[in-house]
Amino acid sequence: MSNHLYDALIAPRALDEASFICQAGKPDLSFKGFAENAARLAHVLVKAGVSPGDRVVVQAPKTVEMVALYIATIQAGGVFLPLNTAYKTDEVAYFLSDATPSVLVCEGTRQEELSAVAGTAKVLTLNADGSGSLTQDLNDHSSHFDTIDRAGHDLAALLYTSGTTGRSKGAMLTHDNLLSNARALCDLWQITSADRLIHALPIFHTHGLFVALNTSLLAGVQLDLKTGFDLDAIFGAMKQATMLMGVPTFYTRLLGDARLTAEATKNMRLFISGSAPLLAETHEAFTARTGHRILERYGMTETNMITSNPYDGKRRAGTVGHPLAEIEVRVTDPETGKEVPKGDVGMIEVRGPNVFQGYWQMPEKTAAELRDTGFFITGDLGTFSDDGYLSIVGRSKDLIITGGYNVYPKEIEDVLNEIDGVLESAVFGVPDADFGEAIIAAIVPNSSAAVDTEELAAVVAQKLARFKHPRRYEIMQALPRNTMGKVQKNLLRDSYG
Ligand code: MLC
Ligand code: AMP
Repeated sequence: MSNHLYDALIAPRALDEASFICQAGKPDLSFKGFAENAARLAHVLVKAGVSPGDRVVVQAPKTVEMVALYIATIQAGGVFLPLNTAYKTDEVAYFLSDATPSVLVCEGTRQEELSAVAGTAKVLTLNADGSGSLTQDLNDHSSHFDTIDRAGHDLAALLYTSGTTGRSKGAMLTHDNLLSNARALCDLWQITSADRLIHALPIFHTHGLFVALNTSLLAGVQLDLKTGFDLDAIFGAMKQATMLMGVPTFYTRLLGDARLTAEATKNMRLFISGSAPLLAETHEAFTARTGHRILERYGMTETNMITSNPYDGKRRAGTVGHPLAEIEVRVTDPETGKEVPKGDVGMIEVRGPNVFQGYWQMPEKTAAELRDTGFFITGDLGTFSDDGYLSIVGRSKDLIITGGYNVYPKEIEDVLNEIDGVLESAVFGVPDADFGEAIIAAIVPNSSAAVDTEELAAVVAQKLARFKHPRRYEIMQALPRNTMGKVQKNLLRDSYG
């Protein structure tokens, strides 16, 4: 009887009375109390109809209860499928129809609109204060749950990642994908039960969910759960904490605050950055102000973490370090798939126990990105230095990363092109001091029509999450194209950046 992930993350601590997780406005929980609540939630899930292998979709505020729901899903043999809370009903409807979950957990205020698109899924609610139909009868359930058997190759999570075609793809992640990565990170970053992590990232993406939570559970780290990135809360928390994991926006915002000093960060052991490029100047400025070298690492939804700068060795600004233990990274010629010499730029490919099993019900897309040899084609362009540090120098995929969120222009262009009066559009990213990249939409109107950008924004606001909204619309007579007819977004970026 075994459950690969649960047995490693929770079982060893199920009787541990040490403090595990705290969130403002709620009592602190020990590992034992947390494990008991997860077990109770596992009973709730089974009662709601979750069988082994079933998807549990969660679009709910970040709470201790949601963290326990992740573990409960694993314990009940389910597949956890978290969604960005910013997604509108149209966006959620797609995920529900594609993943056909047996349970959907959402905030009470959205129950009615989401029930209408939930199909056969049972809808339960979970609110920011932890209340809702998911938790209301929690204490009626036993604090013991007979953990469902799951092997390393069984699915633990389905995380959607947008694609260049505009349709999101569900990355199938197994128990072993998640556990092997958490183990590699704990070893490399020397994470132990003496650590306390400031957890200010969302828990619906790889970074806040797997990198932060799985390593914390595995090593017995105390979690200081913050609902979002708030400078006052971060500076307050740093007095007791030892680690922060963040996207580059966290670090530029910290640098913009006069309270960031060596004194304010003296209890901290490790600042980690990832999900988007950290500018070398941010890295250096952070060291100058605090004495700390930010540790930058590189990962993806499909692969968890791939490379990391060293803990003990040189953390080199502008690079993402070396491959993690047991992970192979190669840089190849995108045309031939052959490895290029060190120093040359090519496609980053990765193979190892971290690499996902493919895209949910999309065998063709899986075959296009996952080679028979097991190498996954990341779509990122990179180069290795002579001493083995990887630098990411660009992307072959048409992707914008804004504040650590991935936005595929195609999805926004599809919405814009449907609007009356729009002949065509091109969405692109330009440098932005806060979010790294900001979204701009170039619009070519129908010859007969005048386009009102406020109307465009209103349509987009109805259909797409706020972080995908263009911050500016540029009206033009024609899009710049090359001789093949392909839109030259680099020219748009140069003109409007
Ligand atoms: C918020 N807004 C954003 C945005 N976040 N717009 C663009 N990009 C974003 N990332 C909108 C808000 O809705 C608001 O709209 C306005 O911008 C100002 O918001 P804010 O209050 O300043 O933002 P805040 O809530 O503080 O959020 C910023 C942030 C957050 C950076 C803290 O976006 C965040 O936590 N990002 C982390 C994303 C993440 O976890 N990525 C990991 C992916 S996993 P209005 O209406 O006020 O104009 C992955 C793999 C790997 O990539 O390697 O890790
Ligand atoms: P996601 O699909 O949300 O998991 O995002 C993964 C993408 O984020 C990668 O393919 C990279 O393009 C980008 N990314 C992650 N970490 C870094 C990093 N440290 N530097 C540059 N880009 C990164």
